[in-house]
Amino acid sequence: MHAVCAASKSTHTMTLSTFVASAAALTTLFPTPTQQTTPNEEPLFPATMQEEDTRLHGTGHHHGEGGSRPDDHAPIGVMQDHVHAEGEWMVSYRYMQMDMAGSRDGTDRVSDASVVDPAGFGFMVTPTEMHMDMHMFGAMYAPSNTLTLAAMLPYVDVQMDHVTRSGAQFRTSASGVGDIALAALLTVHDAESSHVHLNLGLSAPTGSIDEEDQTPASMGNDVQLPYPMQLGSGTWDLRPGLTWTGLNDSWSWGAQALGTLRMGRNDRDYSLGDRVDVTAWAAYRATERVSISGRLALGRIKNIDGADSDLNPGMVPTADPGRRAGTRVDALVGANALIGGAHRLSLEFGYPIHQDLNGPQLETDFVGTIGWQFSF
Ligand SMILES: [Cu+2]
Repeated sequence: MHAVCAASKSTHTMTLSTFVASAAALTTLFPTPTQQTTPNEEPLFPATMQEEDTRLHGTGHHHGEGGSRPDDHAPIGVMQDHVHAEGEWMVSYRYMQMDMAGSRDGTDRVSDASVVDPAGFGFMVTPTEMHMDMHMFGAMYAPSNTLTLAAMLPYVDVQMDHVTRSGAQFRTSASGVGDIALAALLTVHDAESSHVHLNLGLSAPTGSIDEEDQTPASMGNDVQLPYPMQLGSGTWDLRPGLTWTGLNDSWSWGAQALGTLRMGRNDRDYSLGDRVDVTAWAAYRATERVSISGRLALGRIKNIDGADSDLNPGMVPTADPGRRAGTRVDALVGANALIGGAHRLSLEFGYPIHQDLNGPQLETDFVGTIGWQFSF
């Protein structure tokens, strides 16, 4: 156990302010070429750079004379949302954050005390909070105008705070490389104002499922951590999907459905639940360079098949393969900004508006993503 945690009550506003502070820090990390080379020119994004935009960044939409728009790409929380023109590369970095606090059973909140009460759910330990940071490195390349290849490497850092039936508090943590995602995005419809592509994705079991840490019951030994503290699925996962986008002069919109299908069992004889993610968004081009967006995201995951025999499902809800399923709907707002011709800085954050969990299970309170994308 790393630390007996002081009861840190992260509120929405606190989380949001730290998130926005990180966003501001990221902006200073990537100063615009305009700022560096022409400090005296007043407009940050002079109109004369538009021609250069078109040359530097042929967009996936191929909409001709328009050049790049900030909303050519979906809100940054959406992956594999766009394709590229033949020969074009893109590299990207995303910082994603998720905060969970308090438990829920179905759509009802349940107290931590009731989870460990022998007359309640009867567990020995309950998680009280979880915080996840993820650094996602991505690359895209288009060998042709109808095929874009994408690869994503996540680095995951998770911390979970707990309280035991006797009132002792402890924290476990794990960090490392997660599951590498590969995808082929195949355009099946491309018109002036609408675009559809298939997402043919595969997730490789590069993330550890053997993460260990100490608990009050482990007598100073490292022991296997429960399912949500593991960094990968341990299985090869198919990620099929369909993405549709459209746009007019001031607006753009889109929808995406993605499935995650686990193939077989992992080395620890379980497979995470299959999941489906559906999202829809709309973005308004507030200026030539900045768009703002609204989005709804629905995620639905099943329970775990099989079980890790090193985990005792009666000890803590997170070790119970039958308490992982759930449905969540998030409402998110975001912004994309074009910087220079080829850089994009984006931010998106949101809150769940509906959660229905096979509980007791930690509820999600906040999700946020900050991203940088560079095409060349
Ligand atoms: Cu891209």
